[in-house]
Amino acid sequence: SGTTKEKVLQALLALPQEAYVSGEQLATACGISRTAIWKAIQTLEQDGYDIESVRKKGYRLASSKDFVDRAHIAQHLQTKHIGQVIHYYKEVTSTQIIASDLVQQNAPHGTVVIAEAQTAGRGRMAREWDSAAGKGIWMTIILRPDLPPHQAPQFTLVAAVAVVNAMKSLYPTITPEIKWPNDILINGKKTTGILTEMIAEADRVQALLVGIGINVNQQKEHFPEELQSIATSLRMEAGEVLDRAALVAEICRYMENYSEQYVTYGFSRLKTLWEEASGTIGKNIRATTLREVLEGTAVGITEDGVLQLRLANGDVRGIYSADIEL
Ligand code: BT5
Repeated sequence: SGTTKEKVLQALLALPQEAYVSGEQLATACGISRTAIWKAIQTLEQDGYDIESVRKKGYRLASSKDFVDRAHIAQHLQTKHIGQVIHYYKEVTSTQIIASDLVQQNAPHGTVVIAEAQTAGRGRMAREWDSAAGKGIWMTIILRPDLPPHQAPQFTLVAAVAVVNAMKSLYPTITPEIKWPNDILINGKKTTGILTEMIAEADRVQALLVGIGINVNQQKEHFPEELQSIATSLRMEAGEVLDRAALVAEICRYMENYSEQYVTYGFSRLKTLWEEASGTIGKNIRATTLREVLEGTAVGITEDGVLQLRLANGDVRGIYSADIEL
């Protein structure tokens, strides 16, 4: 059962480096049979935990440097809610799909779904999201804010500021910038995409699925050819391999802070932070909406998160949803 699995995992996480725990010790500690322990170990392996089992010694979590599983993230985590529950997988279709199932099973506020690889990672409007195995952060944060549905889309902006500032705090040499509404670019190339989806009741948000995809440790050849000229990774920009688990924890920390501010005070508090993190404001852009193509200067963002575009004739238009080119 879930609780046996949790107990076994806790016991494995609590082990000192290089130490093993035997099946018998686990059985005694958890108050269950050896068979139940063995089954729990198998379930954990299916969940993506890398468990070493050595004859006569017992079990331990394999100590690999580069996984984004709970054990690695927990080492860095400083939050109350976001990331306190983590569902980790080696491979999923899309963390958005897993997260939406977990919402139906009452997953608590702050639950993180994260995978080493996605076979059907998605962007907006059913576009594909390339999710190379073991190279990026492919995660969905489940939030349950008490808000009306119309305030949900702004979480994309909240998440974008959180990701930019988490990146800057850990890696001061890189220069990530938000491209409205949901991209983060470094030197003009896309390193991150954000997809916020909502599960709503009549007039309240039931849950938000904030999907965050970050290229971390890819090199150019890890991207499919059509992305090589438009995508980049933090490693390509920073010149070194980075610790994905540490970045996940830092994003959780910023996300917890900013989403609480947003729920309590609205977007006005975060507007300045957003504008500071943005590479869009002040630029000439072309915005392609579902209805038309507009060109002008991005002059700011409203309290509701609507991009303000000044056209050649001086009119200022609010852009609610569009793809933009700088
Ligand atoms: C996005 O869509 O940028 C949102 C991407 C969200 C991905 C996360 S990963 C965790 C969670 N689970 C999911 O299944 N999704 C979320 P959009 O603005 O529509 O941009 C999609 C476009 O970005 C594609 O059409 C490509 O041109 C480009 N693209 C695809 N994969 C990329 C990558 N790894 N890096 C940079 N650009 C990429």
